[in-house]
Amino acid sequence: MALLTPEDLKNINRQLQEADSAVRRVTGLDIKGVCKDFYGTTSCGEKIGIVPVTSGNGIIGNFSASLHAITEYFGFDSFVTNMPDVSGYYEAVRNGAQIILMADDNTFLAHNLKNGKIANNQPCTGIIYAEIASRYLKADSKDVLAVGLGKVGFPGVAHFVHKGFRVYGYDADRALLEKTVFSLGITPFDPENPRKFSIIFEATPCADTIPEAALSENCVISTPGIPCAISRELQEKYGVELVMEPLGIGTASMLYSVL
Ligand code: NAD
Ligand code: 2YG
Ligand code: MG
Repeated sequence: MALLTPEDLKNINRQLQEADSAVRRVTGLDIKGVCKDFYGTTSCGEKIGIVPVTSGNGIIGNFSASLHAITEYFGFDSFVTNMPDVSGYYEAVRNGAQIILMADDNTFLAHNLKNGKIANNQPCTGIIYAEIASRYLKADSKDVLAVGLGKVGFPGVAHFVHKGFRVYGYDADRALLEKTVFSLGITPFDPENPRKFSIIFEATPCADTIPEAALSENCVISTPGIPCAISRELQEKYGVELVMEPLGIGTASMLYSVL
């Protein structure tokens, strides 16, 4: 399990602004616009309680503070509880939170206490990064390369398939690749025999996972995976439009899905 580090979350406001600009260039809408359009929901400044959680590897420096900055950036009214865990949950509800955000090492959830809707970060992240890539205004076809078919990647790939895209999938785990080919009807991608794509989706915890031969000029790489799937050198060489941000896009997807 790859956990976020305080370093990943440095300058979260700047990272969000840059991601918003990239999403606008790719889709014509900003992050909020894509979420509203995709989920068919709008926010009315709902109050969000962010509860730090100490279990497992414990509190991640900058995590709750970043969620506070992110939720305010998207126009919600949020606060971080003083107490963690069960006491923090109690504090959040007593202070009027309509939506609870909290994460342990395995699950990062958003729970809307008013309508009962609940969201998990992994599928919400995969789906929104896939949705953004699927809207690429300059895409030359409906072919997608998807690298990483795990807890974030699989729901993203399922979303592309649902939208009628032809997905070429790859995962270092051979058995998982075969299972996904079978369950979603995608085509296995052979890194030894690559071809070019204008839409690439990546969700692995590794760097440099996209072979250079798969990059077409001005392709979009939509990737929640940390660290980055592509070197800055290749990004510049191919004019890659990179959508990558460590926490905010996935969190926006969770929140709009529970409104
Ligand atoms: P996971 O372990 O469930 O899946 C990762 C998959 O990548 C695995 O199936 C693994 O076999 C595969 N993989 C690893 N190295 C590979 C390589 N070189 N080539 C091809 N496949 C490779 O992990 P996950 O929960 O799906 O998370 C994936 C990444 O997304 C992690 O880095 C995680 O931290 C990140 N993440 C980011 C956000 C965000 O908002 N940006 C949100 C959630 C998760
Ligand atoms: O409250 C805290 O500070 C901690 N208990 C948070 C733990 C979050 C662990 N999860 C991760 O690091 C991520 N893999 C999931 C977060 C989504 C965005 N990358
Ligand atoms: Mg994100």
